[in-house]
Amino acid sequence: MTLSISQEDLDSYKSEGYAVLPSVLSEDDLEMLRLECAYFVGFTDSWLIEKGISVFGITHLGKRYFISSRYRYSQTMWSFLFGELMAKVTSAFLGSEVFLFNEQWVVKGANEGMQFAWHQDSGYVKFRDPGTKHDPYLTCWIALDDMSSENGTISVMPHSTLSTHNRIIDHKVEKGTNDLVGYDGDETGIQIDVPAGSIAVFSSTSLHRSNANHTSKQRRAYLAQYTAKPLYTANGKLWNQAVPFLANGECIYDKDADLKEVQEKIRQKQQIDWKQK
Ligand SMILES: O=C(O)CCC(=O)C(=O)O
Repeated sequence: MTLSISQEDLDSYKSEGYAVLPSVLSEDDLEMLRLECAYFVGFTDSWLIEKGISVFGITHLGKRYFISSRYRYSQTMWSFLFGELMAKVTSAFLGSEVFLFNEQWVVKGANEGMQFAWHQDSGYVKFRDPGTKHDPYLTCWIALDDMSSENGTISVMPHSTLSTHNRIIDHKVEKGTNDLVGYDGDETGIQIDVPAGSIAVFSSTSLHRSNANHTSKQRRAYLAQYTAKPLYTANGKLWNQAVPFLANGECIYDKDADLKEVQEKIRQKQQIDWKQK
């Protein structure tokens, strides 16, 4: 699998807010992400069951999972998030300064995988921080399965359809699902039917949605979001995170410093478990 980003892709991202990069992941990365995905979905299932709940935010047990900020608990995910492929993708669309802002699994359960309403990722930021002023950031939506309307692929609305270029819409909460909804009209957008290992990149002001999964298999995606500079709330606090990735186009990711705190927590927990045996 080779990455080639054309001028057309760059123009499409700039003017319409999205571009599709078909089949760009290596088999090894795809396999690694699928393995990690299985682990984190299993972990989330156990956590929900232990707590006696079936809904947590926009996660619905067995139906739809949003599992974010877990990469530091994995031995391998850092190598993808801060690796060569993502360096090339993010620098092409964001420029030579890049930070990791967020990452999450989005998995739809077999047979009953729920749809996800039209929204802008920046709409989720604005909902919690109405005074937010931020440059649109980059979402890399990574298909871990072949994607189609049957298994719940995404659709993206080009900016020109609803004037979403640099415009954040006010979103409303949908009862029952807890989705934030930024649009509920008749426009259908562009459906992203791609093979596993493809990446759809879109801007955080691009409206997007996804269908329900009617197939007998899970539908798995991994979403990595990057900014060109740290994103701050209206009153100056860092929003989520800004892990340095590229500076002047060079990788400056410091794995040991980044993973140290979590690894230490895991080490201490293992010692406690060991003493309790
Ligand atoms: O993969 C999906 O179903 C959509 C995920 C999504 O839109 C998001 O996390 O913002």
